[in-house]
Amino acid sequence: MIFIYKVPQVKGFVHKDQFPRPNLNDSLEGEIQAFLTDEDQLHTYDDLTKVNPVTPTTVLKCLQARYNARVFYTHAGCTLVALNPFQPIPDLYSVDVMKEYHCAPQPQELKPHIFIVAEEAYRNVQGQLEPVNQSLVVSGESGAGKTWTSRCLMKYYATVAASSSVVKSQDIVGRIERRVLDSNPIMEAFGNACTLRNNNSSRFGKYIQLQLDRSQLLVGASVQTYLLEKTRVACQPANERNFHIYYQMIKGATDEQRKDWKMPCGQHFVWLPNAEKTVEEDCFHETVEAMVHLGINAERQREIFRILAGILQLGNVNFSPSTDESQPCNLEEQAAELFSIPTEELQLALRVRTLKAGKQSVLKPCSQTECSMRRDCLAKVIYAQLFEWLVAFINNSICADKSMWCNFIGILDVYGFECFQLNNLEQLCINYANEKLQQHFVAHYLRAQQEEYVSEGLQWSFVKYQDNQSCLDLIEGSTVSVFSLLNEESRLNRASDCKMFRVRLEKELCDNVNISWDKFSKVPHFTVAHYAGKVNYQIQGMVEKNKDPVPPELNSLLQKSDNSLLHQIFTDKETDNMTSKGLSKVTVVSKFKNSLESLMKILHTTTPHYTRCIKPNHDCKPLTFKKEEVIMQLEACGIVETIHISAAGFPIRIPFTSFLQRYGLIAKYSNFQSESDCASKYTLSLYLSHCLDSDKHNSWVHCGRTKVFLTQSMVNLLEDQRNKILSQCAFVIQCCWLRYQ
Ligand code: AOV
Ligand code: MG
Repeated sequence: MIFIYKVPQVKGFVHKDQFPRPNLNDSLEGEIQAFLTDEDQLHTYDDLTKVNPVTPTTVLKCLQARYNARVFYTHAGCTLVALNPFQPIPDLYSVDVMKEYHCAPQPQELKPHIFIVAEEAYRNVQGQLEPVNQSLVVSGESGAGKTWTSRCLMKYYATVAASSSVVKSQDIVGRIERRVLDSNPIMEAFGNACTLRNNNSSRFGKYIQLQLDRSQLLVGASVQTYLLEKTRVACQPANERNFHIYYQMIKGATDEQRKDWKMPCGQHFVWLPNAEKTVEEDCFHETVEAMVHLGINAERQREIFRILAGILQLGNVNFSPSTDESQPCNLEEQAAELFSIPTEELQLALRVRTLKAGKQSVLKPCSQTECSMRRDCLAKVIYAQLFEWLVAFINNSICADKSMWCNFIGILDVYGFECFQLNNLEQLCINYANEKLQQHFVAHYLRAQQEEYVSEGLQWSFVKYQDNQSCLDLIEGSTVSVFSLLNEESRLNRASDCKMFRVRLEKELCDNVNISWDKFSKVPHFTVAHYAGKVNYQIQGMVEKNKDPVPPELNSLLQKSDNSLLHQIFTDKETDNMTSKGLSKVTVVSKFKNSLESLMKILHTTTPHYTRCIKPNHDCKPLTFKKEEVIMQLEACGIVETIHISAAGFPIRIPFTSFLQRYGLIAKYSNFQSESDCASKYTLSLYLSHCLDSDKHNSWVHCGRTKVFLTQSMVNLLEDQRNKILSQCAFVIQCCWLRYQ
């Protein structure tokens, strides 16, 4: 944690000595009261940096007033706060609105909207100074609106950067932007599910890069996905559902398809709980249509649906306590038929383990529990491989050749922070991903912004903020951490691994303040103090999930399938394992950590834009604002600190030389003669004092050692002046040319 003292709201740059001191006494209370009594005006604050004073209470009141006035977006300095209305808002996202934001000379002057963020990133790609890739990082807890927001962003770019509109192509299916958008319903059908927190909860993380050509047109995209929660296919938490695609299938299939998939009406499937619940996402037709657009032909679709149906049949298979008594059942026959594999071999693979002793193989019957585990494992590995194949297929269909694009805008939508009564390895990974994103924000914005002021010689008082580095060290640290202990136990492969894991956690992490234990609890667990709250993780089953073993018999069985898709994905899997020998021993958390680290590397090379989605109530009720729930989210993500830093600082920093390159013409036009082109602090100061109204603009701009620090208003002013000059010059050139003619 870093703490010097909080900086109350200050506009523009002020020297350290001029900062008002922390004021948590009566007079601040008085100010808050004065601010809050102006109730009628609260909803008009479109940027929270204008709220005065900035406190959790005032920020909350302001957001509540805006929510009640049906205003869902508010700037908070460098971030945008998006409140979830939990009901469709007519015309808020129409093509006309997109065009309005896209064509506005200064979109920031329009009402706060996700399209401002979209447009800013779009203009930044081209770069006032040089082209830079952009990342739109959308965060918030489960059900806050990340996926919705990501879809809006994609639709925005598919509209304003549509390449095919120029050609006026009638072939809508062939259009790249259509295909990019169509990737959403497919991935959501296979990767989202109805949970207690969100009817359309993403059970995987996604980073989509929209590829733009030199003319800023959308020419393709590529998707990277992160750790699908595959356990859901064989085990659905109480009152939750399996992945949407299954419910879409049983609700949307024709009689003929049902027959082909061996899913007669009214048949009960153990792995399809809560099928009676209707959610908006149960739209089979839309998924199939998207598959067609992306080039998945009817034969491939049939293979996909038969594989999915085979998994459902597996879920109904039970094993008797004694292996000798277990009779091959009709359900296994159906599953084998759907997977196009020999029934006897499926039965054997589920019931018998092959132990290798030198060159000899010994067959050992499995216990009832082992058989069930093998069955679940088969379902999970097939589903996960199918999902991976789909993502690869989508990428093939939408990714442009590298020679066609030069920059990208990345949109990050990962699963939101989760805290259930019982949490397991899945939640640990999800919450770890959210910690990583929060760290990126803290490092990029809260820490880096302030450190730059100091290194550039600007006087600055640090704003207190919550640094989550210690929690990340606890989870992923390379010496002793939850992940390192989990991996060690997984590697040792001991019979009592959970017990040992627990003992070692308690012994080796006993001094860490971010982890605690309830020694008297019936369910062994540990508690992690995340930035967004405390979460209890159940120890039972964690090591096994981390090992994620797949019996080799299952792999070789699936390679024998006559279903060409199943055959292909398991043969490719084998080849992958062969080429990366030894990697098959890599645990779930190591793989996840590596994939997140690659993501962080990409994020660090781009200019980030943060959108914080807020869930106004946990019951997902339309237009209901629960103060206690909102304030916890605001505090967790450090909104108040962000506002303090933004309000007191200069969000835009431009190196001297680049600054003169772009705005030097304003000075030349106003007869300012710099003695040399050398971009020194001295020439810059002269330049600024010459072309700005010093009384009015002093607080909008400041010269550091190597950069000019500016507020957004200052940039707007400079851009206006530049544009005026350029159009005057164009006019003069035109007149000269006409005269010459
Ligand atoms: P999430 O992505 O943040 O949760 P979603 O984007 O799925 O949350 O949003 C949850 C639900 O809120 C959506 O299904 C919509 O019904 C509603 N919603 C969100 N944003 C809006 C909006 N701007 N206008 C209208 N309705 C909205 V999770 O994926 O669970 O972390 O893992
Ligand atoms: Mg989501």
